[in-house]
Amino acid sequence: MSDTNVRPVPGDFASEAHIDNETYHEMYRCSIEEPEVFWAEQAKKFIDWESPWSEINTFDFMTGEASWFTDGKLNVTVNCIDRHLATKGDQTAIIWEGDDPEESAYITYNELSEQVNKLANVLKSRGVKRGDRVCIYMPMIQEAVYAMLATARIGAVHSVVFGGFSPDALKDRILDSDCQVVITSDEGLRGGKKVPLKANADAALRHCPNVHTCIVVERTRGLVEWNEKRDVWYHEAIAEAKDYCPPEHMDAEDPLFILYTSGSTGKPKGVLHTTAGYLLQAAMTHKYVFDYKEGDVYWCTADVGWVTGHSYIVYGPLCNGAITLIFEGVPTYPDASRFWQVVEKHKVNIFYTAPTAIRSLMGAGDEFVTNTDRSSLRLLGTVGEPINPEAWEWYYKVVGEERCPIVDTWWQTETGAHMLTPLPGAIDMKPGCATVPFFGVQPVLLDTDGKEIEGPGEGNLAIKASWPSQIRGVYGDMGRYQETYFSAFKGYYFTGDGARRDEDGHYWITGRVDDVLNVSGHRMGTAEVESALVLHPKVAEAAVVGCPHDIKGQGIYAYVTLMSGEEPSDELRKELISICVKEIGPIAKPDYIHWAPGLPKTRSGKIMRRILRKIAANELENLGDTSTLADPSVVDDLIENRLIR
Ligand code: 6R9
Repeated sequence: MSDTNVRPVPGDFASEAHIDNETYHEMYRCSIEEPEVFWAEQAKKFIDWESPWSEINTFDFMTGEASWFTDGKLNVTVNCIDRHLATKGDQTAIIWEGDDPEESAYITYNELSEQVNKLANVLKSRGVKRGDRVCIYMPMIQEAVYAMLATARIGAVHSVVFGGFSPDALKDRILDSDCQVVITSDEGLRGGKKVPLKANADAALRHCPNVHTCIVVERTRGLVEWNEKRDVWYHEAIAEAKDYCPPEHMDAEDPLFILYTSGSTGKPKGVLHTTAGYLLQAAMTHKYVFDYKEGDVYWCTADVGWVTGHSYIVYGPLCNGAITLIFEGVPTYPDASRFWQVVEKHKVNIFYTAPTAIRSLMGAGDEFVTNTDRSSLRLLGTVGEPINPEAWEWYYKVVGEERCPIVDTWWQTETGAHMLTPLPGAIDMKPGCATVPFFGVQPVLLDTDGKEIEGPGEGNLAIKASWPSQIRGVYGDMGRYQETYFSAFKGYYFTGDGARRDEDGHYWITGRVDDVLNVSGHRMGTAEVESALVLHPKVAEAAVVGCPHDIKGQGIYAYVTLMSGEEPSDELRKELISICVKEIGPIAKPDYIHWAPGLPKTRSGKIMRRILRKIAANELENLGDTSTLADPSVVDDLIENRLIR
């Protein structure tokens, strides 16, 4: 299995990069063999501490417990703001690019400081204390960043909920972590369309009696309902607030944020991240993986509602004193040229996006790209799902003009920061390959018995030892934490992904091996969509699997069995789609609804998803063993009526 398609790091790039091949190997060796030395050095280099740690790291992967920089004291916002003010007060911290191409704003570090301090004081005045949870449900505007940092400044814990989630999904997340304050905006604006955030929040808050304060940013001035007791206009509250709020002294292991993500079972889990280790790995990877240099304009197109937005729009770049661009809109509005117009307008040097966006823009035609000036670009990145070689080639040739290395970064909400990725000056690229581990990361491939696979091979991707930005728990449910991540393979963190290791020792992610879908880079549990579908009174049973989709990577294919006497109809199909939108959000719309008279089950009643996945993918040659099925004839029927051919 030799991989001939190796792309050397473009020459000019390698000679000026922070880390070349030899340095990578030496630093990686040190990070594994002398972790005390390695991490002490990096922690001093990247972070300002109020008082030092007593121990670098302890962990136990039988239980998942981990502690980094134990007893160290720091505040994340001092690192992301205060310490830059003396030298960079007037430098831009955030470039905001509005949905409307005519709208943009430049926020300096001084302005960022003022806004964050004022909002921190507002939160305090509403009774928010260290350790309290604050829910942030915002569009992509600078106030979303202020809200995260203001929460961190006073030692509270933010839980950002993606603005595309429905009121029900928002309500579940608010209740699960008992947030008592919500920060939102009147409406969001995406692709020229309004998103009714405040109305959604109102609907959610009807079921959240503990929420005493809802701070509302004025974005569109759309009409909103107002609850005098609970609702506060952001601009009015800020106007009266003092512009300095002393940072809370946080312990390295105090929680920084909760971020909900989907797993293979049940409701989304509140992934808990703590302070120092998270910040360090976010900042280090931002510098080394993107080869960030002082003054670079850096743009990550993610939404702050996802972990990519947390680590690579907010914490990593701001900790490094970078210029970080946040974009309110969508890649195709006003037209498919928008990303590249923004690159040209703001002279973006580093650009980080998802394969799904690349594929959809690729489909629109090259002129949308080539009509723009992208000469400022130096490096491209991708994240969220495996990138197919065609999309990689297009990104490399058409967008980056074969001048910019591409970093294919594999990581997860739970890992907090990059785990597998080429360092651009050090590791030659292979289209579709996440290549090598970042410093301190020890990946292994395990066979089904949990034995480590040596050399080239394919297996379950697991991690052998703790890394600084490791998940520290599932909020409020440590049992679920251990069960999900540390029980499948004793003594390892299990990622839920499969991977292949080639002859160079490089890792190729093959996708999830559990019941988690990756739709346009968004994680979704099949169980979540199924629970939504069965809420409909006419539905007896539903089984959801992923199917191939040209743009989204994976589409949602739902097999639905109706109650006896009920008939399929277009009307019912629409009702089922809207139930998914209501329960989860527009990202959960099934692409296919297959009316299934029955589902293939084992005699013990377990749905054979393997078969359903194959039928949905139209891969019929190899259905595997069907002899354990209670009624093998259901399979023939499903095949005959399959929706993808
Ligand atoms: C950061 C993020 C995590 C899952 C992960 C994997 C997939 C992410 C990838 C990738 C192949 C890459 N994934 N990056 N697969 N190559 N470069 O996306 O976090 O939303 O938690 O998703 O996404 O399957 O397990 P999250």
